[in-house]
Amino acid sequence: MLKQPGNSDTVLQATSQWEPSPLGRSDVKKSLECNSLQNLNTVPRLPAMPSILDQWRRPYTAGPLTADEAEQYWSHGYVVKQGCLQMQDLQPSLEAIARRVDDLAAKLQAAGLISDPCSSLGVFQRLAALEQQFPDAGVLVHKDGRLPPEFAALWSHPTLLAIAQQLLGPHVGGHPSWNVRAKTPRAEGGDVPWHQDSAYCSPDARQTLQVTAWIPLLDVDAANGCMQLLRGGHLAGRTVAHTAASGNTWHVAMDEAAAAAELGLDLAADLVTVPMKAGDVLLFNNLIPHRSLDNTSDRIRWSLDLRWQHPDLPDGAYGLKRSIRMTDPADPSYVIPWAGWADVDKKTGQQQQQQQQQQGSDDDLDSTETGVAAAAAAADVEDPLSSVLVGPWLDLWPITHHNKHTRAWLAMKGSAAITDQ
Ligand SMILES: O=C(O)CCC(=O)C(=O)O
Repeated sequence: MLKQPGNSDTVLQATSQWEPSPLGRSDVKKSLECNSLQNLNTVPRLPAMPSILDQWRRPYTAGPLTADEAEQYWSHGYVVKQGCLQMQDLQPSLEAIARRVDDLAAKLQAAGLISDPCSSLGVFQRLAALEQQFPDAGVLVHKDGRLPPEFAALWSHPTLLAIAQQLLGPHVGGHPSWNVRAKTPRAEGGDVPWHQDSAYCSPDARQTLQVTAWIPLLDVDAANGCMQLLRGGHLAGRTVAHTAASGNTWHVAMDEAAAAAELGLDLAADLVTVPMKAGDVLLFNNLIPHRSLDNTSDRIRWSLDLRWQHPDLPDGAYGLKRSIRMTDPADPSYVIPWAGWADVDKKTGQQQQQQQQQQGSDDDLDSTETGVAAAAAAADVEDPLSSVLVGPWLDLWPITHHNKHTRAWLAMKGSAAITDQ
């Protein structure tokens, strides 16, 4: 029952209310008074019917998002909910991050990979200092697939879950792809190029609405790695061509000019930069192209990206790890069963695969992906400080640039020798 009424005309009307400000700080009234003509000119060109919005859009229900904010989410593909969270909501996650960095420093020191654990430095400095000694320290923080209770609490924060229900309906699942990201000053490891999140998922999930909550743990702007998006890039309902892998990372990337043309966007008008205050939450969908800017400041840009979708729809996670049900409208006293889920590695499904093998079941798992993911899991067990990060998304797109991640992936697949480019 996810299909909701909607058509391109309603999109055009609704979109025209919005100020074309790239800042996510739009004052709707001012927009209506001053900018209505300009807005019409900057609204992304609409695709031929049927639009993805026909499947995704839900009638407005009361909740933390105002009707205008919900409308912006549908028509622009993103919205910033300002002042959504308090510092006391974010602080536990910063403490969990500090613990994770502390744990990593101890392991790196024990392995002789660093000499100074930089214990006196705070959470916005310490990882960068560790990277001076071991450049992949940030990758290891990102790669750690265990979900600490503090992140789980933020993900299921009542305000955020209420927003998720406004956008997805009463049934909300937590998508296995969640991330903690350290964008350390001027380090390449945190680079995230232009992409659509759908490009990481198996193609069966490309029409499933996935709502990302991007949560910075400090104020962010163009100088310290805030987000950029191509407004309206979801309206065509398409995942454009990507290539792997970007720079020295495991990321897939798209060419923004080619993608803008294919999605019917005007790069100059539709590229939006999104500075945010700590406590603001950026909500976007899985078809909207986005990236983050470089961090040229002297502090680490910590953020979390947490995703929800309808728990029963395809999630594109290759069967490696299933979504976790976060709400059950039939059971008001429903408790999210984090135990047993939080420790399963989202990239390799390590624990889940072991359980399934013990139960003699290969339910949902494609044998090739299972085999390679199992090889990746085994490699990680053998070398817990390995900064190689691989996953099935590397099979979806042409590998046009090789690095240690692509080489490891292809080696795990038993491929022939790869030459560096
Ligand atoms: O945090 C970033 O730098 C990029 C985030 C991102 O690409 C995402 O949440 O999908």
